[in-house]
Amino acid sequence: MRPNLGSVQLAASAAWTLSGNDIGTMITAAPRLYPHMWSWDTAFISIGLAHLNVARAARELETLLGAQWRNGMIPHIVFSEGTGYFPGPERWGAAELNADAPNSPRTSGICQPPVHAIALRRIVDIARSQGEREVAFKLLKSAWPKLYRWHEWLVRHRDPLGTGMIAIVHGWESGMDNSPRWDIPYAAVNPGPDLPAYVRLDRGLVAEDAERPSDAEYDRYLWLIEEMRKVRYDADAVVRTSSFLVGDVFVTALFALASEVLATLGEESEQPAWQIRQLRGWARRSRAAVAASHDPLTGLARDRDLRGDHWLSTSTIAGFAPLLCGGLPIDAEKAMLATLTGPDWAGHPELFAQIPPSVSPNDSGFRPREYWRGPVWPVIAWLFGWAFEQRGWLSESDHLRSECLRLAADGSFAEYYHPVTGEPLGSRQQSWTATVVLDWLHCPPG
Ligand code: 2M8
Repeated sequence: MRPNLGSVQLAASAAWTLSGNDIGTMITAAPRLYPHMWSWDTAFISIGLAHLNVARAARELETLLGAQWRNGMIPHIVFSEGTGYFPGPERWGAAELNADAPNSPRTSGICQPPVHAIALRRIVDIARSQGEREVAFKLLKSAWPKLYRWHEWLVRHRDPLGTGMIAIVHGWESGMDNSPRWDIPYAAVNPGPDLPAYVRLDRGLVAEDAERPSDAEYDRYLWLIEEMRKVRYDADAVVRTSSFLVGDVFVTALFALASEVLATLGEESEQPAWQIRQLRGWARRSRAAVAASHDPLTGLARDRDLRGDHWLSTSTIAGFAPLLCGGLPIDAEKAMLATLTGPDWAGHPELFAQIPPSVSPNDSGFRPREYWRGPVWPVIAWLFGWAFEQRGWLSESDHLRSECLRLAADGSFAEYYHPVTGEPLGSRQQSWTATVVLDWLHCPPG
């Protein structure tokens, strides 16, 4: 039978999971599958940590920001001394090839979704509510300029059309690695005969191979790294040459949301007025780009393949991006929210809990055990819940929170879950799952 922990036990178990993943220099994303620091995982990890120890949360975020490239990019992986993950620092060769990359710690050469300002907002609020104003203020002062530079890097190097639609050069940058969103753009990535041989280490660390991407997918992931190595990770050259270049609507919505959040945090900490104005302008433009991607036929937002120069209408959870950042006409927004909570998505009658999965159970491409092709991801639900709360949709946000807690009550803190059976999948004791659970447990319904 599925275990069903009470909230005190669940909170203790989440805290225990985090301390188990703490290797002294960082909290790793997961014990075996991911023995390093991942950019957006760490943002979520620091939120949960703040409930346990604000100073520790600040340190975690600062460790990530300490690995920021000199040009402003926050790398997607900050490597620990641990081994057991492929591709590791040698395969990336970032510091060897690009003078902007730090030598120590070693990092990968791409980025991940810009959710860090949201984490900073949460940590500052939690710190204030605990009377830790001093720690909050110090963190705000040190992190804000770094996050501003990160957002500026995205605008400068990742908005190739100048429309506010933020582009990614690798599916890993979306955080939704093998989502069907990327099937068409990846079909145009042709690994060359000079792709160096490699051995995957992720297989064997999950119950079934099908829970991870296929070998053909991995060839493409690795080939894109080769392409980037050839131009020494020069940001603009990568955008010019990568065979994968997609305007990512979900990343763009997160960027718009996080830019607004960062602007407000800037006002609270007396940052330069021109930078605050700039952030609001970037948010406006990216919000408009998200709204412009709205497909009247499906009612969802779309990614844009910038190599093939066409919209990508694959229906996935990312299509609900406008609900994160706003910007749609009110009727379209209402219809979108109704779709998200309705029978095609979170309200599907067969689901274990009413949480939107990564792909609709009614979609022909729905694969309930296959990574980003169907399972439920608690962090994604957290993002929607948090955004809904900001937007004043409290009953939707509360409902998502209680359904997620019901799913997570098994105490596995799985990386992702089977949407129909609630079975834990992928890694167990995944840090970001433990931390969003902690945040939900500490926040009584609005
Ligand atoms: C997954 O991605 C990594 C590559 O970055 C992998 O599969 O090896 C994704 O779910 C990503 O969003 C996440 O940040 C990372 C660590 O949890 O794992």
